[in-house]
Amino acid sequence: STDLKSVLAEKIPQQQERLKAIKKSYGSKQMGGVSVDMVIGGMRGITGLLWETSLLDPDEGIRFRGYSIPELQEKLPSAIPDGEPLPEGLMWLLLTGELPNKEQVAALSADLRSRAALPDHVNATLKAMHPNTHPMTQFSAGVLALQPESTFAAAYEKGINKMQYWDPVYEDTMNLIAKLPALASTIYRNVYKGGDLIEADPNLDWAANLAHQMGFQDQETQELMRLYQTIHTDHEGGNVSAHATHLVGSALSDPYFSFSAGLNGLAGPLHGLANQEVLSWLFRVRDELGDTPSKDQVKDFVWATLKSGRVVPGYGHAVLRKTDPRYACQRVFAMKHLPDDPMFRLVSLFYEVVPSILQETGKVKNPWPNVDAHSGVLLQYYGIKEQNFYTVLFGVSRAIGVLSQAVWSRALGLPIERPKSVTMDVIEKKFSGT
Ligand code: FCX
Repeated sequence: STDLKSVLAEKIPQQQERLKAIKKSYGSKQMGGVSVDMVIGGMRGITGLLWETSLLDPDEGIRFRGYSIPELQEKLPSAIPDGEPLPEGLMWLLLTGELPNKEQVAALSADLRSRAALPDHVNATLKAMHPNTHPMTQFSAGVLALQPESTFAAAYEKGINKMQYWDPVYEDTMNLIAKLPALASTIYRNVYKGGDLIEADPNLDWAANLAHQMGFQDQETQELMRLYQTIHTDHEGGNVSAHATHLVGSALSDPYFSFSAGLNGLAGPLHGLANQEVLSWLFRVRDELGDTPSKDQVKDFVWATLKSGRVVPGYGHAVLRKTDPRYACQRVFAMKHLPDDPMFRLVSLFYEVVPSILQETGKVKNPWPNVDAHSGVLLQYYGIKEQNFYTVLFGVSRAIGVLSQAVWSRALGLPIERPKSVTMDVIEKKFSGT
């Protein structure tokens, strides 16, 4: 079938049974211990969440429903021959666990297009905000402005049976994801292009329409957008944006509330805002040292950043211990399309210099680059120069991952989250023997 909802609906009963059996057979088994360091360290490394859509290996990086990024570049349908994957294809995979064919992706694209129009009051809400409001604040507020449309909230109020929760959550997920290109591009056009909005093109796919409505019509920018929107979708469940979405959703707050919460987390400089920070940082390098600094000059610059008590943006990761494959695939894209771009050369120079310096500090667990070290330079090259907007593009993509999981969280009946906290007093009493 080319109807995503019915393909998904067929899968749900068997996965419900599977989870029941897991609980019955293994419910009382232990999965790893918890140390005091883990308690203090932001629950670091504690296995404590069920997340079906993707899994992160520290060395290998992300796998979406078992597939690596290079595998998906090969196997997911593309808009042009040998082109980048269509994010709708990944969405199908995340929701159903199955690779879609071209017809299924085309049907999903069409479904999203039919739901894409933004109600007028949303732009009015955005325009009422202070003109200096950061695009991420506007994006999160824009998602909340759509919340009155929530099918789940309305169904809950009417007393829907909990076995059916996934259905209106699916509808909210589709409606919200469908509207994100219009919402994001409205913010972009309001903030940077005098509010001159561009209509969606009924012949374009979801990611290409995002580029188109922002004002970028050429095919290569649209290809970049398809790749960008595919690779930022999901990074298992414990990262701040995924976990925040999951946590808030576990209280049965609808997808608009929970995704807005996730965006507020993505807006932090240690998470999604790092891509904006990387660009500002590269510009400082260029302003101070010119387009072609020497290795030694770059080394000094990195050390100066560290000594001033700041982090090197775009490097390090809480889970990964190797170069992020999301970085690697953007590097491949750059080598193909913009090998001589001075900013790409600068990014490459940092790749040569930064890891050994971070290793020398002796404390950074992962000295390698993450996704955010590369994305901004690609966007710059195609004329998307406003780095304050970059995290919005990350957020648009993240919706696909975290909301696909939200559908499954409700289908599987996952309960409200409630980890236990303790005071310092409790730790001291437990281990000091007093
Ligand atoms: N530059 C300088 N110091 C760094 C560093 C970096 N890039 N990465 C880690 N460190 C430091 C930490 O600040 C910590 O210092 P402290 O002991 O003085 O507090 C120490 O090294 C150990 O941290 P570590 O366990 O390696 O890393 P964490 O899990 O605590 O933090 C992040 C992970 C990603 C937050 C961290 O590496 C960082 O701040 N990186 C820069 C910001 C960034 O690029 N964020 C984007 C990440 C990502 F891919 C995304 O979510 O989008």
